[in-house]
Amino acid sequence: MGPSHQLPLVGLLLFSLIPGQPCTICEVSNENYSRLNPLINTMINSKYTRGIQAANVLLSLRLAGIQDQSLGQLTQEVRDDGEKKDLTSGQLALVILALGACQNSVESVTYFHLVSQLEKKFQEEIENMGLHDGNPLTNYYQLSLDVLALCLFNGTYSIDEIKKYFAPENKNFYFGAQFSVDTGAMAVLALTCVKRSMIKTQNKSGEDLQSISNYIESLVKKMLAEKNKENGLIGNIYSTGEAMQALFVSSNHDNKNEWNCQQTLNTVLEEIPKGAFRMPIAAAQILPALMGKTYLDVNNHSSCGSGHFNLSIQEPTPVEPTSPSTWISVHYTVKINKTYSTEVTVPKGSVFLDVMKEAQKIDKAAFRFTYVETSWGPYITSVQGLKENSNDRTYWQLLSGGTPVSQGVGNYVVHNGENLEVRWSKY
Ligand code: B12
Ligand SMILES: *[C@@H]1O[C@H](CO)[C@@H](O)[C@H](O)[C@H]1NC(C)=O
Ligand SMILES: *[C@@H]1O[C@H](CO)[C@@H](O)[C@H](O)[C@H]1NC(C)=O
Ligand SMILES: *[C@@H]1O[C@H](CO)[C@@H](O)[C@H](O)[C@H]1NC(C)=O
Ligand SMILES: *[C@@H]1O[C@H](CO)[C@@H](O)[C@H](O)[C@H]1NC(C)=O
Ligand SMILES: *[C@@H]1O[C@H](CO)[C@@H](O)[C@H](O)[C@H]1NC(C)=O
Ligand SMILES: *[C@@H]1O[C@H](CO)[C@@H](O)[C@H](O)[C@H]1NC(C)=O
Repeated sequence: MGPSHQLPLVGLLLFSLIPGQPCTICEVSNENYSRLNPLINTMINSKYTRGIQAANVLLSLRLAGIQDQSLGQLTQEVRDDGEKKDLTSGQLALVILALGACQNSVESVTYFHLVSQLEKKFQEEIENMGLHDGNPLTNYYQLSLDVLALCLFNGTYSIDEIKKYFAPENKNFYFGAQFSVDTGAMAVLALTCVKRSMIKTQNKSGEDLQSISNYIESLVKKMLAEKNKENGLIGNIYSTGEAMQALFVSSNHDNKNEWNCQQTLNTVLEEIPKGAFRMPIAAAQILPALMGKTYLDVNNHSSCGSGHFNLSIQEPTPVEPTSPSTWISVHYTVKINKTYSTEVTVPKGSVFLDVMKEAQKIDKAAFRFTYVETSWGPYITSVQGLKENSNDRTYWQLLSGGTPVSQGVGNYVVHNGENLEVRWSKY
């Protein structure tokens, strides 16, 4: 593109970015805030075994403007974990976002050393891509979190690297053939932050700005292609909150006619009483969007919520060990190159993990497995000693009746006669 074409183009871009322009933000009104109480109570009343599991929750509560004493303890837990060396890049990014969220800039400076550690961890992700066929240590959801935290908290990153690695055609935006809405949404938030800061510092050429804008636009298109026409969900119920945030900040890209925000919001609100967000992490990822907030608001004290909630602090009601009245039987298969199958009998109401444990008792050689606790619950890392590996993009996929399930082994409730499968897969 010749320089003569650049000027009007930049002008146009700047014009389309004037702050205060109406956005397609729909949110729950103050009078209806009580509908959000279950989400907040879930987050506040849960126990977190590691501070890192509370980072997303703290970020979300602060964005919502909740100033409760119990946040003090959460903050301490997150702060302690933030100093640990074994965090992945995205975990550290979340810690920075959570600790810095809605604080004045003096307090944010306290976390300066974490930002420089994140710069290192981000470079390690990029090095790993060079060594292993373009595969990062973690994934692009986390690389996006990294860029977002670096961008919001004054870290350094290179525009050339962003341009190179965040091209929308990059395979890391996909799991198998499926575009990952969660990943795309986080990337749109990160790239929008980068774009805004380029405009503010007027540091880079119009061509760079144009590339980043094109990436954002293309990722938004891919996200909207995953929208369900009937209910307005984008991807599934668990990706919709972050997708909404991405659409809020990119509303200048002509998506106003392609997205009915109110329809999406209504579907999500209907899912709250049905228990879809019973996990604190699920509640944390949906709440900001419902209040019209995005992760780009974290370093802007005045745009954090005012949070008029009636909080009911309560101990989680202990689950009574009821003697099972009914038993169900399910078919369980481990598939690598060969398949290994068995029938398993478990009490009604059991989850996928219970089935795997029973099968392991029946035949340890075929069904032994390992898992780690994560913010989404237990995550299967190996079966028969065969371990998942992000350098090879291998993992253990969970299926029911041949279709991937949308919850983990700790939450997916199994049904009588169901065909459950754990399959060695590539993403
Ligand atoms: C990347 C990713 C994956 C990668 C993880 C490996 C890698 N290379 O990083 C792959 C593709 C392998 C994967 C697999 C699965 N995933 Co996944 N995944 C994600 C994603 C996009 C980002 C996770 C992340 O890095 N978070 C940020 C870091 C800082 O947090 P973290 O806790 O340290 O992250 C780790 C865990 O989240 C874990 N993880 C990833 N997915 C899942 C799913 C479950 C159920 C658990 C317990 C843990 C887990 O891997 C992360 C990296 O180590 C999230 C989206 C989201 N909104 O969170 C979905 C998400 C967490 N995954 C989901 C699901 C359903 C699965 C599967 C169960 C799908 C299936 N049918 O097989 C499997 C897990 C099976 C198993 N082995 O236990 C759902 C969980 C919903 C729920 N209510 O439980 C999410 C929210 C996507 C969605 N919108 O549906 N996933
Ligand atoms: C509050 O929720 C009710 C029920 O969904 C809805 O009819 C009403 O319009 C909402 N109020 C506002 C101000 O949005
Ligand atoms: C909080 O409680 C007060 C008094 O019980 C009530 O008037 C108000 O509507 C409640 N607000 C919310 C958001 O639930
Ligand atoms: C941001 O970083 C630069 C150096 O990279 C520094 O000069 C500046 O003071 C920092 N600003 C804030 C608000 O921390
Ligand atoms: C401007 O860009 C140059 C390189 O292109 C970079 O070294 C410098 O840090 C940038 N300055 C700001 C304020 O972003
Ligand atoms: C901070 O938030 C306020 C209120 O939402 C907004 O008016 C202002 O433009 C934001 N400032 C920045 C720098 O984004
Ligand atoms: C599955 O079979 C293929 C082809 O025979 C072989 O290359 C591969 O290593 C096998 N995978 C495992 C996990 O055994």
